[in-house]
Amino acid sequence: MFQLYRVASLAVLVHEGKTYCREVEDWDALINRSNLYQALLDELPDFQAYPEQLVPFESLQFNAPLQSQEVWASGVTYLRSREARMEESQKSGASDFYARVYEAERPELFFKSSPARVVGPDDEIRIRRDSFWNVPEPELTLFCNSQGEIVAYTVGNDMSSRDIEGENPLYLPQAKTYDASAAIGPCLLILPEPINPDTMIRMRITREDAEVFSGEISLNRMKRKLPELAGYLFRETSFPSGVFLMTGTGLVPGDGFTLAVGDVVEISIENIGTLRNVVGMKAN
Ligand code: DO4
Ligand code: MG
Repeated sequence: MFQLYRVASLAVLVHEGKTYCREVEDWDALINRSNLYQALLDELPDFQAYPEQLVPFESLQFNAPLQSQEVWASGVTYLRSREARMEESQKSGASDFYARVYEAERPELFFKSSPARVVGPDDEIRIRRDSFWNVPEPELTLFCNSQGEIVAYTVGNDMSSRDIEGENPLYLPQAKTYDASAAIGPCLLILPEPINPDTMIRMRITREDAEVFSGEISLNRMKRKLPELAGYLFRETSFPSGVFLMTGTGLVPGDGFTLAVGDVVEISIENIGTLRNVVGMKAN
């Protein structure tokens, strides 16, 4: 397996317990390749040993592992998400839409973010000023190359306003897409085979150092298959530099929970690591 980190113009690669690095002019060209695992294996001699004595790996500030890719997202792929959406939309009468999309052949896919609105590890992630019920959504996130092949995985946070979406499903773009509403990182996990379906996703939220939510779920609880989601996304839409696709949340805090400014959200996926962000709000 490879873990590929982006640190400004540097690509930092971890493979079989060793760390390597290389200057990269074009991140898109580095990651948007067929059989990325084999390509990196072939190019390993072009990387140099990472100078750990000069800059300890732990001190690195990682960027989101994207350049010009859009981020898309899937919805209602786990039973828990179906339940939560049905609860929040009860008053609007839209509950049935969520029940139907969970069972339907066509999945829910939506545009989440242009690259400029995406934040990376340790950056501020935002809640909306005009919303009173906000949650993070911890999601395995696929990187698909321009051919539609899933070539890497990362951790994603699909920040969401539950009151805005719950009021009317037509408000979904406002509930989901605003500045700093998406985070991805800390690295791309690149494997020679598909990710293990028993992989766990964990989320922990702390407020003034006290834990206010923690939960975990296995990937195999997802109703859809990962290639099915990618396949629908690529049906009629092309992505010349590839695309990131969040695969839906299986963890939703109880209805009484809303994020507050200063909360710390940590989402961990085995072999990828932890995506940590502090919650903020746009200045008035
Ligand atoms: O239906 C709205 C979006 C649901 C979602 O983002 C999720 O299930 O993760
Ligand atoms: Mg989501």
